Amino acid sequence: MSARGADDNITVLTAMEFNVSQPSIDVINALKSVLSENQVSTEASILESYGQDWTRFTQPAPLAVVFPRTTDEVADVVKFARAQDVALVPSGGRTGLSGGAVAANGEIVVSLDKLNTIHPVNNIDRTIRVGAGAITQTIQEAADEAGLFYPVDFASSGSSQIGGNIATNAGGINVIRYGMTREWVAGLTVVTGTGEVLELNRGLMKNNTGLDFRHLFIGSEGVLGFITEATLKLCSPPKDPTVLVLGLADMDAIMQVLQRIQATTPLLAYEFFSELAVSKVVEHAGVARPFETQTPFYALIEFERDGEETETVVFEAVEACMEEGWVLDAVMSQSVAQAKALWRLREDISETITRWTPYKNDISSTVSKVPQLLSAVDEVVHDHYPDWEVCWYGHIGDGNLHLNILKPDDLDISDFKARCGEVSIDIFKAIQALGGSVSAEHGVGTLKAPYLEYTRTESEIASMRAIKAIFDPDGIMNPGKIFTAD
Ligand code: 2HG
Ligand code: ZN
Repeated sequence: MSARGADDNITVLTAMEFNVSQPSIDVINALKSVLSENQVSTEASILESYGQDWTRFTQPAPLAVVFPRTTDEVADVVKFARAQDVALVPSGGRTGLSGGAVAANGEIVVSLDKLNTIHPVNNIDRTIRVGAGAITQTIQEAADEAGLFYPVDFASSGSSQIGGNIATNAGGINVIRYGMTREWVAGLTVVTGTGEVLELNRGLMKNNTGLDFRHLFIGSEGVLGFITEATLKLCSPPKDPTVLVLGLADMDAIMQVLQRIQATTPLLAYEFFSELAVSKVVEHAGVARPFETQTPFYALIEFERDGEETETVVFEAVEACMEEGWVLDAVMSQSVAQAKALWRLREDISETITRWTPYKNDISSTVSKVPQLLSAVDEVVHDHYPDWEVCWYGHIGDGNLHLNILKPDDLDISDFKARCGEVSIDIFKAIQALGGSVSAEHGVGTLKAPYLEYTRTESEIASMRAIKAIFDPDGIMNPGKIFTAD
């Protein structure tokens, strides 16, 4: 199919013409009558960027990308997709790392970009009502202007959207104090797979009226329906957050230090990273080393400096840890700028190592079992690939480790992927043996779907599928995510 330009001698090729059939073109044209013409895109560059998230292992191939402006328009798109039997993929900031927002099979991508209204903060309820497409950082700033705080935070908060955060129950760097996104959702508007609009919990603090579907949709990765708006809880901001970076002797020291410091000081964050991670951000992101001493692991601790007394208590704890030989060197921020600079050591890791197309795993156990988890998994990886670089970091105070195996420069990406796949099963068996999780905070998406059984039982998975069938009877909502195809 070639479209002809005004001058009949010039053939204008559009992106669709290479691989889109006539029935698909009919679907696209019909879609343009459901929304307006400029809310439907088939431009190659839009298909490419909206058809994938930060997971770079899949070739995007959506049919079209649509940009609804209201919940009702999302509902119209869902009803249309049902009638046409076309699958839908929700799209937020596309910062996901599990392939949860990947459209590789002719789906219609539903971008929530235009549903980005941020309503004024309600200071009495201490809530804020936002569209699913609102950027996390913009919400944090709106809360800040009203003297309040939205505490769920991570490196991608400048581009991630709240709808995606809720759909994946995002965690991040302050979970040890504030919990995951789930804790901060007071109400949700969702469009189910039948095109029905549900108002869940309506911002109520107390509402004991049976099953709370809000919690079913949080973390459901778009397989039941799409979140279009949310009411978020806010809290008072922490006082003078202060950062401490410690150089640690070994893995065991990380847990000993956590226990010692937490015994006297409530923490806002307890993160860890390896020397390899530090060397990468120092070399490639221009981040300064915290101190001269190089140690196998580092801990980044954040706490509220509530007067001199807290500082003295923390100093005493660090000194005690040094005497034990757990801590080899330490530095503490004296200003907001210094705290931010130290955070870069941790927050810049993920983006810095993308150049090695890492094979990612986001795993967890109970906090006390973390050293066992790390050594069991590290052993599996090193047994198979003694020469490969393995970059460890994560939210260790939450029992959450990020394992990134870096691709050697001379290895082709598909060979690398295949070889990493070979060790996956052994890694997941080790996690299962410790009662841990194959996805702590990034979600299941497409990447972890084949391994769900290592964390959830057969009967749990069957129940999840049955619940999906209630809200999405035609199986059009984000297929292939969480569950593998039947
Ligand atoms: C982080 O904690 C993110 O930095 C990304 O969850 C983790 O890149 C990763 O593996
Ligand atoms: Zn993380």
